[in-house]
Amino acid sequence: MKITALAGGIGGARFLRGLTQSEKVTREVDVTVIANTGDDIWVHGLRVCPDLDSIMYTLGGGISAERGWGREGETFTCKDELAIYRVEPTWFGLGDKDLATHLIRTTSLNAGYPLSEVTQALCDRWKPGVDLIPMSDQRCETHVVVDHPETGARVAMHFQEWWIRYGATLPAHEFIQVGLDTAQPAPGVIDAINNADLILLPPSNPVVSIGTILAVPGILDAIRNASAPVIGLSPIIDNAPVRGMADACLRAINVETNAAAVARHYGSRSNGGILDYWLIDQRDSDSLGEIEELGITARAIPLLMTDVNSAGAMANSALDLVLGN
Ligand code: FO1
Repeated sequence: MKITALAGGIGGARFLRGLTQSEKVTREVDVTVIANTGDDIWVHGLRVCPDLDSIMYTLGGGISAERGWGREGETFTCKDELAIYRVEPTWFGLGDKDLATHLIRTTSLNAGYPLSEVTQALCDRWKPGVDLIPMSDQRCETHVVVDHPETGARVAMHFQEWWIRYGATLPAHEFIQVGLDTAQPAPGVIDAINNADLILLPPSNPVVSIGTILAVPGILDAIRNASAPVIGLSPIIDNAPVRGMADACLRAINVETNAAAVARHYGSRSNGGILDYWLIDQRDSDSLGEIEELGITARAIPLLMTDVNSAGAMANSALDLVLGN
């Protein structure tokens, strides 16, 4: 069964690990992951691709279980040395092991290789067990329009500074993907959507992860017109994000932080949106009727991913719902 998933960082990666590595998934699945690259950033002259790396490390067995980003058993000696030199950004957690990935990626990009080929080469080592493709080979960095905390002036800052340095506490007026208008889907992205038996939206950030992928010219239309059913899993449980700060992102686009509002935001495929199915947590089961009224088939299941097997059980529920068994 060919599954194509649109995924962001930590939540998406953990769900995909359940889909591909849990003994609770009782089907052969061939997964292509279209990953968000809006979080990507140049740091100390190196190109860092947080969502590609979170997925690659999580599925490849190298992820820091505690953080959900960067490597297990990481040290930050280089970061500390840079801080002694008083070189910014001191707020960015550049790990020593992680550094090797950024060095190879940057050298390869500078040699002219596209990000999609560089990602394939990195995956030769990590063997994530999925075909990992960036949403685009062109730069589409998410920047956030805020009122500067000191001057009060309206400024745009890189998503990572807003997310890490300010903990998404500065009210975001707008998200802008720099470079989006000239970006194209990376090679293989549209084919992966057209050839899928199932299209999955894991519980990633609906605004800055899934939303950014959908904003790449051509991807939203491909999904709307795909023959495969589209099923999403709510990243919001009991009116709060499972992790991360998706609520700060949803607020910025005037979408309420609840499972039904996110479904409405994605829209049902029967009237111009992208969802055929929406899985919510049992704590939100009182909104099943509201979601069904949108023209989206909804089910309430346990959505908290405590380990690989619970993520696997979620994945199985998603497959059962779509396959009707
Ligand atoms: N997230 C943090 O909260 N603090 C960090 O210092 C940090 C560093 C970092 C370095 C490499 C990387 O691949 C991811 C990193 N992240 C960090 C996560 C990153 O901000 C992600 O983009 C978000 O978690 C959203 O996916």
